[in-house]
Amino acid sequence: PDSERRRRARAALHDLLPQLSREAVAALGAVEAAGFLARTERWYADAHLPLEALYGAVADPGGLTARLVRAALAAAAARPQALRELDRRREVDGDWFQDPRTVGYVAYTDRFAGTLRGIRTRLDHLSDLGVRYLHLMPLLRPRDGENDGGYAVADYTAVDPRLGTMDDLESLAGALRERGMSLCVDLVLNHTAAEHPWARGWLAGDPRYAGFYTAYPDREMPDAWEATIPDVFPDRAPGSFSWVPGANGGDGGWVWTTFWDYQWDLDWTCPEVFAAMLGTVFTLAGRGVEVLRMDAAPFLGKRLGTNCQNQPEAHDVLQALHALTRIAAPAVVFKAEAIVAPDDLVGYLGAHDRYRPECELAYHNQLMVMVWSSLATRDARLAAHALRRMTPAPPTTAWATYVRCHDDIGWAVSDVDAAAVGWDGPSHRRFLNDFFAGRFPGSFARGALFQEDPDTGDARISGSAAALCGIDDARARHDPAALDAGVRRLLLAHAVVYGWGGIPLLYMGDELALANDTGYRADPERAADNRWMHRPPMDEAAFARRYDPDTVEGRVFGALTGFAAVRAELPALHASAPVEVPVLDDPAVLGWTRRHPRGGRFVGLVNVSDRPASVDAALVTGLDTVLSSDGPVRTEGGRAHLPPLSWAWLAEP
Ligand code: OTU
Repeated sequence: PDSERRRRARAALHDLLPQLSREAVAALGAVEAAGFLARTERWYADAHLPLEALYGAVADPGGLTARLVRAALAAAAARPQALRELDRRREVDGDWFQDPRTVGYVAYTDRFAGTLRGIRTRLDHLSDLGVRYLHLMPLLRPRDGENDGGYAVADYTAVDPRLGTMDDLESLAGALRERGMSLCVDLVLNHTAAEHPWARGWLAGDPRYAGFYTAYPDREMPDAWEATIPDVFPDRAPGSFSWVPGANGGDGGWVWTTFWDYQWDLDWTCPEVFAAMLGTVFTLAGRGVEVLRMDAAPFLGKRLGTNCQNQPEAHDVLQALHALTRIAAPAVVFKAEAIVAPDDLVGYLGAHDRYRPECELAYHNQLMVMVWSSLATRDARLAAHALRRMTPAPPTTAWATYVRCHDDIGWAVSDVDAAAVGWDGPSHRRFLNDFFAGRFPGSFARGALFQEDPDTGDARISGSAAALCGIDDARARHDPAALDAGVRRLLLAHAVVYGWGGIPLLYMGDELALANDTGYRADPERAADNRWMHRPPMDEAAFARRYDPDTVEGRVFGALTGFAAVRAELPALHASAPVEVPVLDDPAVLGWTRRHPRGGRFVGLVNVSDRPASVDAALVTGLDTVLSSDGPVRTEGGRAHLPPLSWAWLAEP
């Protein structure tokens, strides 16, 4: 039983502490050692228990945990003074990522500012937008040639030379810190590039890398696994294994490749993989990275006969990495990239195990999907139902909410939720693909299908937020009314995401309503991956128009700066306050409410349809409109009225 395991973990800690105390005092001095040892006592079991579950059969868990705690001590001792000060600060304001003042921004370094040094020239732009968290898309040295937008890492200790150096990264992190901005970087931990030294060493039979990857000599096991694993990239990378001629001591073998064939899945059943990746965490943390985005987190644990996502081992890996990172670098927080079904999502915030925390942040893909679904159907009932029944995020965590990101949109609509509002899940998902690909009659969207699977008929959607909202289409048709509706949809979507609670992530270009980009089609390394249509380079002409309220860019930019400023002053938007989704009688309206002990009540309302809508005025009695598309919310005849495609935030004065 768990209590027995916890008792053994405490005993192992008890045995370790006397010697570790001496080592900590020698490495850190008495004052810092006291902090380190307190953190070790707090987090030891949270590391030991998942490590035991993962590696108990192949390694002595006490010995392994002690070794990794010593690695944490070395990392703590190597931590520069400025980061130790940050650690102290975070012991005081450890809820910074839950604070409503925190707004996030996500950008490709090259597309946003050329290089890491170039980012310095954009800091005022970020300040205008209220940004306190900056996620720079993968920036470690990738393989040559195709690299999946940087998600095929060839060296975790070096920055992509086209963007700069590790020293540039470190000094950028420092410059951001001075502005109160935290740097987020990807940790691609499910796979490395085939060219990574670990992969080369493993292929060559170097004993240091034995067990780092998996290869099967024939199709027996790959076929058995693939019987239940869905394809991630069915059109260009079907299956989950790729034939590698030199594997298996030279005879060749089928290597696990969940994603592209040049991305080899690490074998997380090997404790040395854990130790090596923990080393990468410590390297990045030591350079000033404050948030690690745990890429493809659901895939870390593999179990035969399952879809090999969201398995207990994936959670064990994240929990153990998290606990050891708390010991070494307490300022660092984790963000799970788990774009999964709503029932699987909250587990990454530690909701499935009341003892062990996991990631502090996770992408709220359910909210993202539901916003788009509501805009397409002009009906918010499915969104309200699905969001109402989600397990709440634990009070010490926060959602990363977003309208668009660099990936395709996968329609995580559960069949049960669809049925609850009288819809059929598969047909609704098909409708969403048709609608956003612009194939559905009357659609305003100009997206494109991504990874259409001829066998299952499944597909996902690419396209910039502006294109999916109807802005591209309206511009092409020179239709001012349609353009206004498109801008309203874009801002309405952001009003949900900025008002939900958690860190709203603004995706570079969306503050200027940037259109789909077609430039990628001329680049052979990108042409086949249409996700590049929504990863545009910064459009400098559009950027220059951002302060002009008579332009689309100015309208969107101005509104988003306002959203950030207003939310900063609303304690009810602190992520620890639970969100509730009331049942409303007008299908066009999505409403959500929050209440914080320090900040009273908050109500958010959006009308996703092109007709006027209303809700029972009792919902907003006693509240003031603090932000809206169309002035103070008008109540009349017992109803609060919402114009077409409008949004409003109301709060207790
Ligand atoms: C992530 O996405 C990245 O965001 C992608 O840009 C990468 O291509 C990929 O990993 C490989 O590194 O399947 O369609 O549940 O949705 O990990 C994108 C998580 C993906 C997956 C996600 C993955």
